[in-house]
Amino acid sequence: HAAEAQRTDLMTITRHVLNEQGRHPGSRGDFTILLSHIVLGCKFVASAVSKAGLAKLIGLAGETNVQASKQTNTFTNHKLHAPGGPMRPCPHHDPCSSSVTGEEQKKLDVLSNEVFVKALVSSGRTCVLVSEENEEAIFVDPALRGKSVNPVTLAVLFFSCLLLLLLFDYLYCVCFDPLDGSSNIDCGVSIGTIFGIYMIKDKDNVTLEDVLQPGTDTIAAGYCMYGSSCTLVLSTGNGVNGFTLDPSLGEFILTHPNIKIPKKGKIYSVNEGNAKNWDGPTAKFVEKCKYPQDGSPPRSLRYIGSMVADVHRTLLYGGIFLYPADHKSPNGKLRVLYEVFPMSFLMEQAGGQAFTGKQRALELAPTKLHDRSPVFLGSYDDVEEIKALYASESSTA
Ligand code: P6P
Repeated sequence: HAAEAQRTDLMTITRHVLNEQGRHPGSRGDFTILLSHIVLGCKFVASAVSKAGLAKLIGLAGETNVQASKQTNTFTNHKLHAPGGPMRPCPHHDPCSSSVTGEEQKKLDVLSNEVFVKALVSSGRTCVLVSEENEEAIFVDPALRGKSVNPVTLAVLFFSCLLLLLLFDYLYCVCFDPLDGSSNIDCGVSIGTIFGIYMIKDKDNVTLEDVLQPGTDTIAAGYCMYGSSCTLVLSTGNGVNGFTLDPSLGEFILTHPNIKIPKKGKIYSVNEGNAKNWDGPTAKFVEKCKYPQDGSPPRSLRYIGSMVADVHRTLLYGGIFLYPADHKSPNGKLRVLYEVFPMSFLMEQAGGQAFTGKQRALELAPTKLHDRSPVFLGSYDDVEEIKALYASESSTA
């Protein structure tokens, strides 16, 4: 009976989040509305990825990347306009498709980015978006935002009639990589969407400062992995839960409740091809993994080269994922706002931790939209080991 009851008592991601949000006295469903639009984007991309090879969506879109230059524009009625007039045309006719990563674009990247930008704008719950595919932040036109009041009006409303509080919406900033690991698209290796969500402080005066917040201000983060199955892993600050897309229902069903990462792992995950450029502590840590001095068995190396897949395995099996700085890239490769912060938030929520080589990853203070940072994340004890190696290096320096 229990199995039958569970089979018919479907815990979808929307129901799960409504339950969680219900525990917040002030919540009015805004976050649930925002999340439902993110979920819609994930379902669309999952469908497109599964057909990519057939639909000839793979292969280069023939576009070369656009290096990050200006930092702001406004997204209104699905047109991108810089403050003060139409933005200078991106190198592509499609304004949702400029890339900053220095990599050739693939059609699926372009499509995924456009789907997420439009889904997030149409949620009516976002003020500003940061995408790995857009060189500038996208400021949603005020007309497309939810109902909002400025703090003074809010104070008046608050004291005049508590009920009126229900008339305005919380608004959010979403930082996302619509299709991370895209270099793996053509060979069918798992890829994914990564997102982090912040609350907007002053809805009527949204600036880049609302975006350049430390990771400790994250209110929710997650990723959707498009692999043998489509798995969405999410935390809203009360632990981590995993949902698997049931294509027959078109619903994400709770399959991994309350994920906790093993305290210590047997796997390390790093691109050893960069070994000649590593700094001392990273080199020493990897050496320890391969040639343990304490008689323990060597650890296994698993590296997929798609952050979502490597992090998902680390979360479920334990171990440590490393993308260190090296002499070529002093800040490493991964982007703070839409790779390092969301994955670090999830790791901490699952009982693990995330470190940059200098500090707790979530305490980084980004200064530019596409800032990079080294990152070591995973099982608590494994990250402690590398923290000790960096600490001893700095104490002897
Ligand atoms: P490398 C994919 O391009 C990505 O941004 C992450 O998904 C992945 O972890 C990393 O780069 C892989 O980089 O230098 O090892 O190929």
